[in-house]
Parts: sequence; structure tokens; C-alpha cells
Amino acid sequence: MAFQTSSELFEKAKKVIPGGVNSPVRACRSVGCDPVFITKAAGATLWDADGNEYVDFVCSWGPMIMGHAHPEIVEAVTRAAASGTSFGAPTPTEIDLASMVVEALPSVEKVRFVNSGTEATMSAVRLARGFTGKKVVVKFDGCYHGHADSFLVKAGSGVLTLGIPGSPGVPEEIVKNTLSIPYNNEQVLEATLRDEKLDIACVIVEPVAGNMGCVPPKPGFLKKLRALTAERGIVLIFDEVITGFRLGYGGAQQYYDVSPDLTCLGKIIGGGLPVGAYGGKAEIMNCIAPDGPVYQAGTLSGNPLAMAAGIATLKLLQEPGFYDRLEAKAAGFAERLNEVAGTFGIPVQLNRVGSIMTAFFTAVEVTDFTSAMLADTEMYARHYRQMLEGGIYLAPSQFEVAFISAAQSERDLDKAVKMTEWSFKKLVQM
Ligand code: KE4
Repeated sequence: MAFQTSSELFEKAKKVIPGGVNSPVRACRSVGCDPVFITKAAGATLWDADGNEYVDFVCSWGPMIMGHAHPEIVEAVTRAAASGTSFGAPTPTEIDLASMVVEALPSVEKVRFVNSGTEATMSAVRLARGFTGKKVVVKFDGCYHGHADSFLVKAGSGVLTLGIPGSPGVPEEIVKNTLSIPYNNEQVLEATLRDEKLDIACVIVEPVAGNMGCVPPKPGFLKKLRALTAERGIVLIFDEVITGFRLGYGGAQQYYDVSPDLTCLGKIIGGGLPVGAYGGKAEIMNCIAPDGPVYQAGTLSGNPLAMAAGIATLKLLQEPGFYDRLEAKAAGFAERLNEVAGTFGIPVQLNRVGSIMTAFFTAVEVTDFTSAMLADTEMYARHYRQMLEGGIYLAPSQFEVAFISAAQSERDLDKAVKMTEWSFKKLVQM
């Protein structure tokens, strides 16, 4: 195919794909520019159709914790492909990855693979409703659990970024059973979960919110949530699609020492291929077909390529000291960003948990959806465009996170700090 620039490709894409993208946030609408089309990636580097090079902090929204085209992951997928890509039948590798997940997460006795985080959370909620015989799902304002109907109520990520109130196409009858309450608010949490009039099946939470930007749980919030849900046999679902194998090999549930009833996974466990998973107590998981009556299925669930990529990735994450090194790298980088912001007097709240972080352009501490919404999205958009120009690839939304991966070198981080200085200097001059 003849050489085509990103803008030529975008024009072509828009003719055959809605918005020219296969996921809304990629359209860069909230940061006031057109997307670049990526043609190649290796390690922490992305190349676009115009030949520009970027240091990647999006990491495909989380999966690429080992960086792009990691040789051991590529080799595992290539080898698997040579033996066939999908059989629609059980394979040994599904047991291998399932066993690794069960071993990593003590709260997970059984796990079912699906093909996306959305499928994982959608299935976990259906399972919780089936297991309890109850209807109401409690979520938190600004948290995003994928695009299943029940979740598109005050959701985060693209829904928040694009300012879509919820979503047309989701009937009132569906969303009336979804109750969204403020994140990090123990008073409202207690009043809601103790309200006997509410027929609550489950609470689903991002143990670290990553879809209104990075918002850590306040000390004690998750433990309070665990205690209140246990009181009434409400199923507690940790949506660890971002935090799973990201905050540590045991995810957020190990990091905060809180044990949910069900866990949803995605992103990292697929090593860049389409995988989601939901798992938890055998007592609950045994309600899933074919053992139980709650139905869930998938043509490509557990397919050999995705399993091979996931197994190779988790093996690399088991390397002794991996997360300590990632934490040190992320902490050092965050400290340097804070210094730069202080130098230019730009109001920035840098929220970080492990290798997940967000720089909110606001002077107000960001602890929930309401405070996140005070961030200056225009200033973020200018910063985004300037950093892109400077060869740094950030999330095209103030309400997403940046990821530190094993692949970013000190040189890459130095460049990112230098470009941040350059961008902030331009911001204060405007
Ligand atoms: P997917 O269906 O996109 O694989 O996963 C949905 C999902 C579920 N739970 C959490 C906590 C998530 O963050 C996500 C998806 N994350 C977004 C970005 N924050 C994916 C990017 C996109 O939508 O293009």
C-alpha cells in the first residue's frame, strides 16, 4: 500500500468506520486534534504513519506492561498460531492460564475466560444477580466497567470524556436497577448498602478508579465496602481490569488486603490480545453454565493465541523484584513531574498508585467524580497536543491514566520530563 499520512488514513477510516475509530476515546475529540495512526511499536516506542516516533504512556490502555512486541510474548503467540488459532474446544493452555490466575489471587477459586473487560464485568454482574436472586447493581460515579447496558450510568472513560450523559439505546428499565453513588464517600455508601428497601445483588468497584483519571480509594474505604457488603450477603465485585497484575502480582486486592467475592480481569492477562476473565468463590462460580443456570458463552473465549500471550506475560511478571523496580521507576518519575509543575506554578494534582498516574490540571485535590470534573480539560488538551508534538504519547483525555511500563528507559523518562517542562512553559505563556 502506498505511503499514507495519518490524516489521509483518518479520512479513509471515517468513510467505513464510525468516527474513524473502533473505540471512541481514540478519536481524540476532547483534546482538539485528529488521531495519529500507529503502524508499529516496539518496547516503549510507537511509530505513526508519518514516521514520527513517540514514547508511549498509554500502553494500549494498560495491557502492555512489558512494552510492545516483547520477544518472549511474540514468540509464544507465533508458536501458538503455528498450531492453529482457534478450535472452539477446550485446550491445555486455558488450564495453564486459569491456574496462574487462581494461584495469584487467593479470592479466586475458579475463573472463566471471555474476550474483553466488558464481557467480564457484564458476566460477573449477571452471575451476582443469578446467585442472589436480586436485581440492583451499585456502582460509583466516574467508574467505568465497559459498555454493557447496566454500566452506562454516570460512567467514566469515554462516556465521561465525551460528556455523554449515559447512552441512548439503554432503556430506562435497565438503568433503573443501576444505582451510582459517589466514590470514596463512606456515609453515602453506608446509607445505601444498609437501605433494606434496596434489593441489592452486588456492588462493582474499581478498587483504584482509573476512568475518571487515577483516583485512589481513601484509607479504609475498600475495607468499609467489604464489611458492609458482607453484612447483607451483597456480592462484592472488584473490577481489576486495570489494576489486575498491574499494582502487583496479586492486584489491588493484595495491595489493599481486601478480598472480593468476584474479580474481573482483562488487559494485562491478555498480553495485548483480546482477553477478559471473571472469577471468584467456587460457590458462586459454580452457578455458571454448564454447572449452573446462569448463562454465559463465547466463541473465542480461552483461544490459544490469547492464552499464550497471557501466560508469557504473567511469567515475565513473576520475575523477582519486578514490581519493586516498576514502583521505584514510577515514583521517581512522578516526583520529577511534581517538581516541574511547582517550578512553573501550574496547578497540578498528580494522583498515583503504583505504575498508574494522572496529572489533573486543578488546584483541588481529586478524590471523586465531582472534584475530577473541576480539572481544566482545555489546559489538558493543550498539554496533550504539545506533548504529542514533542514525541510523548499521552492518553487523549484528562479522565484517563498514564501507565509506566517495564519498557520505558531512563532516557525515555528524561525526555518525557524535558517535554513536560517545555509544554508547561508554553502553557504559562498562553
Ligand atoms: P474492555 O471491554 O474495553 O476490554 O474493558 C472495559 C473496562 C472494564 N473495566 C475497567 C476498569 C476498564 O478500564 C475498562 C476499559 N478501559 C478503557 C480505558 N480506560 C479502555 C479504552 C477504550 O475504551 O478504548
